[in-house]
Amino acid sequence: MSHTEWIDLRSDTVTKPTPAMRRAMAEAEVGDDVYGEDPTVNLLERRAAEILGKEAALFVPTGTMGNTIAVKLNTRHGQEVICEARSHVYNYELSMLAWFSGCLARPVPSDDGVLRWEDIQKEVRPLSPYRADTGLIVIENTHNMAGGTVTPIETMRDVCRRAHEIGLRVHLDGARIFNAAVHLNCDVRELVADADTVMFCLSKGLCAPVGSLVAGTAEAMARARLYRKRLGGGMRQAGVLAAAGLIALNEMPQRLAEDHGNARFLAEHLCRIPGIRIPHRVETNIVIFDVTGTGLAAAEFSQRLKAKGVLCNPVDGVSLRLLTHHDVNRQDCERAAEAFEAVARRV
Ligand code: TLP
Repeated sequence: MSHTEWIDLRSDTVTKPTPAMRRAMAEAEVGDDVYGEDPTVNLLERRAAEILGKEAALFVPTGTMGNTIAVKLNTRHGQEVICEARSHVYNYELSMLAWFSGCLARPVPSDDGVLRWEDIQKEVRPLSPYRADTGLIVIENTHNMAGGTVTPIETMRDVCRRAHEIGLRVHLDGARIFNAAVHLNCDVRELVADADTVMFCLSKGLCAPVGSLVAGTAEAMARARLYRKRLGGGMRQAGVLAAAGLIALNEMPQRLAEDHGNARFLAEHLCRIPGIRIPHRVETNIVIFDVTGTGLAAAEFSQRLKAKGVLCNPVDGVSLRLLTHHDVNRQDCERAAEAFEAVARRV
């Protein structure tokens, strides 16, 4: 089976640039962005800041670099960073909290990926002769490994207000913040308003080939530019990427509801298959499902799906994660649903 025939549910990062993006990339006006002279990058940064309601934004190659820069901006060496126990900054960024910012993660478990002030408060530390102080709280919205769950606006506001009252900063890992805004049917601005810094990705459900943005105050973004250069992220004629990013930002959030509908369709199907369990609310484009009851390990389940043309990765010994996106339509989801059923029933 050739790769193009596969139904790829491993991530929304697998989305390819749309034909309109390809055209915009070919025609992009460019300049040297390290000199601040790439007009397309400058436009993308202004547009992102405007959409988020922040003073300024900075184009970075990846979400990991965006989070890394934001943590550095908001902390001092030797501080602790409170984050959800399954969060991306803690588990999937190669210890960059420690490596680049010299901070220790203070992971806080939650049932649904939503960190509430009651959970956070218990872990906030003032500096003492034995204990490092807390510098930053990271909220992940949507929460990837909790199954794309959404932190509501009120929770976000409450966490930010109480954190600010005691001098703590809040960074929002909003890799999929537009999915959260679509689910809540709100303006993304409201959702990020109180966060000190925000990172979001263009290269996931929004289909751009590369790129993320970090946003915050103009002063913070001026410092962020230096950290980006230190990390090797000073790109030159990056306007070819930003051109695709502008289309991602302006046109793609509107279609995310379709991905959410497809995820719900798959989740409803999975729930009816004996031996499969979905341990979380399905609110956006991510479904994590437990296959323990089928008697198959997650890796084996994934291999058998692959043999049927469906790509879906295990997240641990017993669960797999699927993501819906622009490059899988309802018909693909129907075929995937049949494959899940056949694998679970071992036919
Ligand atoms: N997530 C990827 C993998 O790294 C797991 C995926 O396939 O979902 N924050 C969140 C919440 C993310 O989900 C990701 C990527 C990132 C940050 C990092 O973005 P990149 O991959 O651009 O460094």
